[in-house]
Amino acid sequence: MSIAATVNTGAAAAKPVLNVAMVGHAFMGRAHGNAFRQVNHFFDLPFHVVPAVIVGRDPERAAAAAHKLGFAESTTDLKATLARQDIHLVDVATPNDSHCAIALQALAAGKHVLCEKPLAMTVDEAKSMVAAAKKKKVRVGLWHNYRRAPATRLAAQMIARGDLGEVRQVRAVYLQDWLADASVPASWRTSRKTCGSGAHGDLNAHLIDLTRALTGLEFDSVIGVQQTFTKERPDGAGGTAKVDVDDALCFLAKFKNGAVGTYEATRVAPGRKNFNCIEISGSKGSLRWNLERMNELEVFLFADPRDGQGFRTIMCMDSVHPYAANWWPDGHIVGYEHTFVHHVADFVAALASGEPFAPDFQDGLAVQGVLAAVLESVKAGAWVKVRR
Ligand code: SOE
Repeated sequence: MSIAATVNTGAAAAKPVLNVAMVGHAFMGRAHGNAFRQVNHFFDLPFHVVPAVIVGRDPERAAAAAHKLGFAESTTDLKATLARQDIHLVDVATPNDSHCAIALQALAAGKHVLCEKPLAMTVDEAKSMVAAAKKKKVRVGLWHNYRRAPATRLAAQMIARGDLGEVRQVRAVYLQDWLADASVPASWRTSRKTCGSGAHGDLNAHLIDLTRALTGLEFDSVIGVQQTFTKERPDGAGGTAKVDVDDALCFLAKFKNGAVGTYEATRVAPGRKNFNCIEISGSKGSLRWNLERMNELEVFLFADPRDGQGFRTIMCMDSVHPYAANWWPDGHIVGYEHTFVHHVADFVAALASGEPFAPDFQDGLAVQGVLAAVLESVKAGAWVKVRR
């Protein structure tokens, strides 16, 4: 079934469509699928985004996901989907070990590509994805969605205009506890073969990207320590499976401008559900963002009147703040899923205008370089230079 080339939005001219094939339909597939549908309702874009096809491994489960997420079709045939002229954008929402292969096939077919994080399993895979995207001159993006919370966008603006002065320290933690219980079964996220690393690639990847985006700092060298507290887990079939990735990984960073940073990712910190918390300290002030209080930004500036100094909390849901005006009247808060909608809105706008979009695969390669250097430093027990 081919999908309409345009949709009548009631405006003078029909709007061209951007037909999306999404590969994968689990947790991230649900978040992406919701964003592809919602974006048309809240953002005025040059394309009408159409959730067209879900590609899955199991026909019944893919069909059920297509129905639930509002996609027009489902299939298990990726090759045939990539051959279709009426598919414009391929979204990679699969486990880490298939990101590179799917993205390279989609790029070879001339499709625009959005890929889940981390970009790849290795720096070499990431380099091949960057090269393929450059060769095909299509648009690519990486789903580091936390860049697009209203509060993190305000944080980036404040740092860029010099409110904090020279950035000197980065303090970043991403703490979860869904693996704290040893009886939680093994999954693709606990096997090196399918995920590359544990909390490190899953959560430190977000911290590395977000702190790069907020500060513009580039990593110079790193040193890490990791631990796997639960070394085997039920395999869901009555046996057990080895856990060969980190439950927790902490690392120190030196940046090229002389700033220093501390990073911590864990999925075994009881009571921390999705505690992604970044604090940036500069020569003139500091700011702190906590995903569990997503719409708030805590700020301390020496420039504030002395008797007014102290960390103050900015509610970033007034229409003066990025994205806020697209949703509701001042102060009506948004959530985790809205960061994905913002991601699609900005990607589609950039695709139409030709303006840059970040994070792209080059940003993904930068993250991959830091992830790899940290793992090298864990093995060596020494500082390792970050190479890209
Ligand atoms: C699991 O740790 C996870 O789903 C991550 O993979 C996501 O990137 C993060 O946004 C939420 O937690």
